[in-house]
Amino acid sequence: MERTFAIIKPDAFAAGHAGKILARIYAEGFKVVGLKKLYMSKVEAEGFYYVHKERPFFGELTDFMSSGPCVVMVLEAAGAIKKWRDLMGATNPADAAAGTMRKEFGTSIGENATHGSDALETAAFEIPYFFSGLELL
Ligand code: RTP
Ligand code: MG
Repeated sequence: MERTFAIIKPDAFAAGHAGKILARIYAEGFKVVGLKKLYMSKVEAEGFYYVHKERPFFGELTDFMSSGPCVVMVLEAAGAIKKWRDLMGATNPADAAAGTMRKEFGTSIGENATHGSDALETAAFEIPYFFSGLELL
C-alpha cells in the first residue's frame, strides 16, 4: 500500500468544500490515515513549497497557503500518489477534467482547491513535514 500527502487548500476550506472533498476521497477507496486542520504560517508554507522558491509565483503561493486554515491528510491506497493526482485534475482548474476536485472546487491556477504529492520522494518529505509517526498509527 502506498501513501500520499494531500491538502484541502485554504480556498476550498473557506468555501465549505472540505466535507465534499473528503466524501469523494472515501468514495474512491482511499484510507484516511492522518487528518488535521491547521493554519500554516508563512514560514511553514515557504518550507513546504521550498522546491518552488525560485519560481515567480512563490510569494503569491505561500501568501495564499498561509491565508487561512487548511486540512492536511495522509491518504493510503494502491498507487495512492497517482490515484490522488488523477482525482485532483490538472493544476489549472480551467484545464482540469470534469469531475476532478480542481474542476469542481478550484477557481484559478493559484487557488486550485487541493494539493497532492507528485512522487514517492515528495511524499516522503511532505508526510513527516506535517505528521509525526504517532499521528499515523
Ligand atoms: P500542488 O503541488 O499544489 O499539488 O500543485 P501541482 O503539483 O499541480 O503544481 P506545482 O507545479 O507543484 O505548483 C504548485 C502550486 O503553485 C501554484 N501555481 N501558481 N501562478 C502560477 O502560474 C502558478 N503555477 C503554479 C498552484 O497553486 C500549484 O498548485
Ligand atoms: Mg506540486
